[in-house]
Amino acid sequence: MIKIEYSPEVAFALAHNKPVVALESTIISHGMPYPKNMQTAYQVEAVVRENGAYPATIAIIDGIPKVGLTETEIKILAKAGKSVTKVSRRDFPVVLAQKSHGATTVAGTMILAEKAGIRIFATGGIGGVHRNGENTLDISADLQELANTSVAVVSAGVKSILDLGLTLEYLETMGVPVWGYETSELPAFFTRESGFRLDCRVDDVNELAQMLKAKWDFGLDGGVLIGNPVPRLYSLNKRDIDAVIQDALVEAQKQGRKGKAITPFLLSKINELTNGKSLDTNIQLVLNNARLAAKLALSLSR
Ligand code: PSU
Ligand code: MN
Repeated sequence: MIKIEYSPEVAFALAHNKPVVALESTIISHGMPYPKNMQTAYQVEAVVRENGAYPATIAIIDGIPKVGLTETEIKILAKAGKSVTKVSRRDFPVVLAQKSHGATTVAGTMILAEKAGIRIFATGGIGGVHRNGENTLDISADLQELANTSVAVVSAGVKSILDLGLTLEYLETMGVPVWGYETSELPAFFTRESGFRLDCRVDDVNELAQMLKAKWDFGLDGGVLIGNPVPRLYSLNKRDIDAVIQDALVEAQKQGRKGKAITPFLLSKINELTNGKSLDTNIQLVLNNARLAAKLALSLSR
């Protein structure tokens, strides 16, 4: 039997019905460079605590699924970077059987969060339908997981390395609610606006919690995507960032990047091309999502 191991903090929180926020680890290993990835991971946990909830960073360490990591475990993943296996749904069996380390994606983290009974998850951005996805069929397994796994994902929306329109269509087909927090548009990660309108805008955290409760109480299993726009102070100029993303996409194509390596490649390239400016924005939006997720978890636990 493969059992999940909980950190003492998370075990306590779950046993006493305290609010818990799940956090992913691919963002640490594959989403940001060392040492900012490590510092950010610690900071995100601190923000969750400051807002009244318990952080559960999720990963696989030596083949053991962990819900709640120690500082040392976070450091191991941060230092190892892209040499750690990026674990989405299909990657679990290999990492578990080979007893290796695995950094969980949004999909991978949702799977472990649900098994642990954690309903709220904060991240930066989710995977989606890639540009030209109608031809390549490159559609992130995150979307399939949102369709099936009952966890609410607080994100800054969808980065325009992806096709936002196709991503929304896919989510609609799969029955995944997409709610804007204090926005009527799907946020585009680096920018607050995308031009893609959402059916549902919510300005109150308690109302978000009520809507989640309504979905799950009624037996409508599956996830929810909550779009929380990047704080104004840190949002980037749309034209500038679109140009950078375009260059990154061209480079990925030139180098023939495929499969699970594409997204991490694009994230690193964008960071490199903006001399770290996009990284600062990335960090701030993750902290902002952790704040909202903690408040939401608190509201849901009442
Ligand atoms: N988008 C980001 N930052 C990230 C990721 C996506 O802006 O760190 C990571 C997340 O872990 C997400 C994964 O679940 O990439 C999606 O990868 P893929 O497109 O290969 O499914
Ligand atoms: Mn893909």
